[in-house]
Amino acid sequence: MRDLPISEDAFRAGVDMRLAAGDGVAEALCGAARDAMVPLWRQAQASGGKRVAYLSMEFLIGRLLRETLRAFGLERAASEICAAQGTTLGEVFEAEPDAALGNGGLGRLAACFLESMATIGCPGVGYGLRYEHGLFRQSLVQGKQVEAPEDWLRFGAPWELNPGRAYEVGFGGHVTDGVWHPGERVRAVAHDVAVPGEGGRFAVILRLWQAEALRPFDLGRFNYGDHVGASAAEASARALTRVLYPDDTNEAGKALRLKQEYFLVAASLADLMADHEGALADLADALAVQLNDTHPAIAGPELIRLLVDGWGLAFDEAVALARKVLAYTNHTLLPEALESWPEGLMAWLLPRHMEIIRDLDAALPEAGILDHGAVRMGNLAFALAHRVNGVSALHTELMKETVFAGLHASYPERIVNQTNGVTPRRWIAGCNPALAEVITGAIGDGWLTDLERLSGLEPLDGGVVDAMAGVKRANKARLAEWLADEHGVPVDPGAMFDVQIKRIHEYKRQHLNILETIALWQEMRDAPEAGWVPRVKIFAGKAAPGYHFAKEIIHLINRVAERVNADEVTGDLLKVVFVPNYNVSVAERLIPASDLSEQISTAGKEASGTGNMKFALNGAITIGTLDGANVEIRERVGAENFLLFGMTAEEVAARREIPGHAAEAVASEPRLARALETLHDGTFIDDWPDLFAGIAGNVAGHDHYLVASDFADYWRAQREADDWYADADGWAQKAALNIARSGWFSSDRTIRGYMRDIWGIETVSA
Ligand code: NTF
Repeated sequence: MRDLPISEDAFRAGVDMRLAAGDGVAEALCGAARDAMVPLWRQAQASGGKRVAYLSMEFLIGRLLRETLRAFGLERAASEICAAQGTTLGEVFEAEPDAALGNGGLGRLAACFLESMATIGCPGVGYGLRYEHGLFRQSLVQGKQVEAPEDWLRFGAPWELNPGRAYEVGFGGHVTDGVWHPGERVRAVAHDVAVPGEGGRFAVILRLWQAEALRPFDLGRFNYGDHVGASAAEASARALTRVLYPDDTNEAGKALRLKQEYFLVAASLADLMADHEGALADLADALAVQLNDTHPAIAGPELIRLLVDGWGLAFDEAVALARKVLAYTNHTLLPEALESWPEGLMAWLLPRHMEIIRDLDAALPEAGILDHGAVRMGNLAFALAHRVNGVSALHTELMKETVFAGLHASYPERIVNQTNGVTPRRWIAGCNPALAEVITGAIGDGWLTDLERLSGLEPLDGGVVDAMAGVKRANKARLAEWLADEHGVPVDPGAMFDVQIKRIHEYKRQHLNILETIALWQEMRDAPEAGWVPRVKIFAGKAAPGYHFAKEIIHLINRVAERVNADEVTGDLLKVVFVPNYNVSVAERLIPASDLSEQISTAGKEASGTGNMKFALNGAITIGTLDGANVEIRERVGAENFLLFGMTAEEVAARREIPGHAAEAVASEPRLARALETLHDGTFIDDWPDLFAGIAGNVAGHDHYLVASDFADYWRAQREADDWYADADGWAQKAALNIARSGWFSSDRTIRGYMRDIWGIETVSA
């Protein structure tokens, strides 16, 4: 192992220099840490062998300072610098804005992947967009979600390195004799962020493209008196990378979104081709391109265009070569999330690509690329990929049976599974250092880069179980303090912390959780002395701005919180908290302090989930359905350490066929019927009693997500959770087993799977 690229002394000197230049402590630490990465960044740029390019419209990276300092072993030096400056490292960490260039699981997965690639030495580069405004900032006004722009660049961009790369990207125009003449051109300018791996020996570059005008300022127009119009080109180009589309499951067919997608793809492929030194025929030996969902699926036609129009390959050869290079990950089966673009829009924005798509459709009629005047991006991505993967075992099987049944029959070898994972550096060591210390005390070093070693915690030592329980208690006490100070809700740290944090969506069923909360509150009020296990119900998550039902769920949760938290009858037995502005940093605070992990989606709907893995690794017990990766978590941690409830995906499909299924479920479950009553009798909002009637009507009526049908079994599992929690030693044991048996859910394992089964890449030793 060679030395780290930076010593503590050099780091201190770097910080001193920046402080002298007038930077604040946070800026000085970030700047020095970034400079420490320059050698790794150069090395990563110069990578020789085959490498992977991970194309994603989203990278939910979160804060970087803490992770970077840990990777380089510079935390101690940094805290001494902070102390000398009269602050603490913790305070400095808190000052860093979250880079929220993503919506949720898909973007966070991409960020975990880059870190894992850097840790295990997988040569690669991430390509994304440098959105000026990431996911919106959520606040609550009278319990309702209000969106404001997020401004992660407000203090500049201390992590960025400038590679000096830029490409022109065209849109629109026309095609004559097979040559595309775009009507509009913008420049894509690269901004790099280096993501260091554990130990700081290797880094992966995240290259983010920003749109700029070719001619930012028109002096002629200005001189002529058109002072605003003189900058119009710049404003219009900049609009391309201004905002992240705040919706991961319902992409409205917006031209700007398609433009963003093509902009990412065109710039990234131009960059990759510029770097390709060997013969064209060797392209697939030098490069793998992974498409993170269909969002960058226009990469297929674009690569074919480059190969045919630029390099003179025959169409069939170009298709075969593109397919060798490309692979596609599917992250959802929700029909509303499967991208499809009107042919007219595609032809208008990308006329040459539309020709190529038509040729592909004619050459591969079984692929079903064109359908009723629309381009089906999933089918296009599938047709041009040598491997298509799902993100959990169940999801991959459902892909074969449902959306891609036809394509799977034609290409039975193409679909493979790669169950998601999370990086244990951020999601254990970074966010729960006390737990990491207990683990290291028990099994020694090395587990952080070889997470399956967590199994060495078994057979469980009583002292280790107690120490883990102690860490959980301390984390909960800290969270309780924060909830009281920041959000004005005092909670009992001894209560069970029951946590559901993720995007708000009907299929994730936050409304099932809040209905159970209402029913529990009602029963507690009926018999407050009945020996209830105290609970704190914690929710957090953003609703897409246009998703009315999800916003109503947020409003309902907050109204329930207001009523319940003020109830003197139930007092500390039950509290409800909605933590606003959920993001990576909020997750890092909540997960280490959680007892119960709510993973309650309708079976067959959650492709994988990754939050579920973070909770298990931090010693929370899952209450969940047989959906996504829950299935694999339960298999590994053991059925006796997992609170299972609900219908299977198959039962869900059958149940939906039964007319009146919801009404029947409500009729046979008085607790649910009574809880639903409160949604239109003014219990939670007396001046507008009917306000939540929409939610009640949905659950008792159409109930596509089977909230009513799963309610009774959910209630049963929740009471089982109470019984388990009442036995503190038993709970601690189960929590420890969740940790010991979740080592497989490291994103290092996932990346090794992609390298072996999809990319054909070997690790490099630094
Ligand atoms: C998400 N998909 C899925 O909903 C999650 O279950 C999964 O864990 C993550 O991807 C990562 O694989 C999406 O966000 C999208 F956009 F595909 F709907």
